Amino acid sequence: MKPRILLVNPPIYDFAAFDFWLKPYGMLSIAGKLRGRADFALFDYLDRMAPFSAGQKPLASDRWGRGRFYFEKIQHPESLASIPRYFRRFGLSRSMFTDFLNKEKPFDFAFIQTTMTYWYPGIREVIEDIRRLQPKAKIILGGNYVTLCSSHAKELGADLLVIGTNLEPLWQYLKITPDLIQPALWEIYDKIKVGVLKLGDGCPFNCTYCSVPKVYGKFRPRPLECSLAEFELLRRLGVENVAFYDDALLFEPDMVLIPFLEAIIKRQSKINLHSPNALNARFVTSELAELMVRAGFKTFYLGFESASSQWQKRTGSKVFSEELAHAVEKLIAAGASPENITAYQILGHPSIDIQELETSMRFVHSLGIRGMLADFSPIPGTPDGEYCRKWVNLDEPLTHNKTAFPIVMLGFDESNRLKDLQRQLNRSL
Ligand code: B12
Ligand code: SF4
Repeated sequence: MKPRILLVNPPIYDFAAFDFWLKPYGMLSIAGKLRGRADFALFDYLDRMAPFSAGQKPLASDRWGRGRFYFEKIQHPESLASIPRYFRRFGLSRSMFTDFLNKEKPFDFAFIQTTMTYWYPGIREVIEDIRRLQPKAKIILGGNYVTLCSSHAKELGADLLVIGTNLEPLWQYLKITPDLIQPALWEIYDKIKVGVLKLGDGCPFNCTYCSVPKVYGKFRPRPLECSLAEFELLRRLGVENVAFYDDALLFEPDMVLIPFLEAIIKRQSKINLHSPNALNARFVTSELAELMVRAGFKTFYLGFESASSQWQKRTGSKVFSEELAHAVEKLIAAGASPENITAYQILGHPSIDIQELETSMRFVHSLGIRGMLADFSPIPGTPDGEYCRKWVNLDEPLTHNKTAFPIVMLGFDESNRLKDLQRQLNRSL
């Protein structure tokens, strides 16, 4: 008999959360490799296509498939009590999950997706419910929180933690031989409009605020035929928007992105493509920009962080100001709409003294594109994160919260002033 595996994407406990093409891609990828070798059921608290109550319409989405989640206001956890913003629980209700667990036959295993380190309260809630109502299920956690905060995650009482990207311990625990070339298990959704792809792992840079170099190491492309097969699956399922979760989507484009885009252009795909996880402006050439637009890229998010050359050099030199300006010119010349090009800039980074954030925001504005302040989250194990132990206790992952940390660093008023300024600049484009 095939084992029965429950897949859970937990609710989010945070000040803010928005469905910016969020999918539990790590967990779905693992489940895909077990396709046909196990029976699956999914409970995705963050599936906005799932009705919150019988007969209710799904939540509205914007033209690119993004939108808000259901939420309820809740009490602040103690370590975030001083942050003057509402604290909330986002996603489907707890009773929907408990009803679901009661109805289902026993599961052998339960996989739980972990994402931001500071979202662990949602995982704790899911574990409690599974233990109570499906006591036979062996609980397996994997993903970013488990990888970056392993000791903390051990305390939640799961049966197995899959730390980092080595999946051997998982296959041994399940006693199943995986089929590694299978795409993610997207067909588990009854209805799906947004999908995710990742064409490669790792990144060639070493930014001091980022965990990717340590966790993933050198850049490695994924096999092109697997990415294309996954794209086809998403197309068959009626997906309209695909977001890339790559950390270095534009790196070594001759081997990775260019052949992928050429292949989907040949297939006359109508799917809109998006890059929420920041493109590196340095690698945007005229040819690449033109190909991306032709293949269906609609939104372009560029990682910029600061226009201060001192700050850029101190944090790893991933991109310089003139490179951003050139990339924007090329994207616009290729047909991208300026209102769909956004440059991210870090808010609340500990080297704020040299970041010249306001000047940077005005520089981005002068290019005729939108700016977005990306609140800084201090990540344990990274140089900049470790430096923040001066201000917060990093061993409590709630203190990594991206809304909270800039307020701790800059104060509530200054943080709001900069956010208001960003809104004003964007409005005046
Ligand atoms: C895509 C992405 C996003 C997406 C959304 C992702 C999502 N679903 O929520 C967007 C662009 C919205 C985003 C936003 C942000 N992000 Co982000 N993001 C990522 C990224 C690139 C991938 C995360 C992911 O989905 N991984 C899952 C899949 C794709 O990973 P995988 O390698 O295939 O997984 C392997 C293993 O981990 C394992 N596995 C993974 N999941 C599971 C599950 C199970 C059950 C099992 C068994 C195994 C398993 O198996 C896989 C096979 O090898 C990571 C960096 C990275 N490369 O991991 C940063 C990362 C998670 N983000 C980070 C940050 C800082 C942010 C922001 C704070 C940035 C900002 N200031 O705006 C925001 C926060 C958003 C919020 N609301 O709080 C940090 C983490 C911060 C933290 N404290 O946790 C990371 C690690 C990047 C970094 N700088 O180091 N992000
Ligand atoms: S370029 Fe992006 S993914 Fe790579 S190390 Fe820097 S921030 Fe991380």
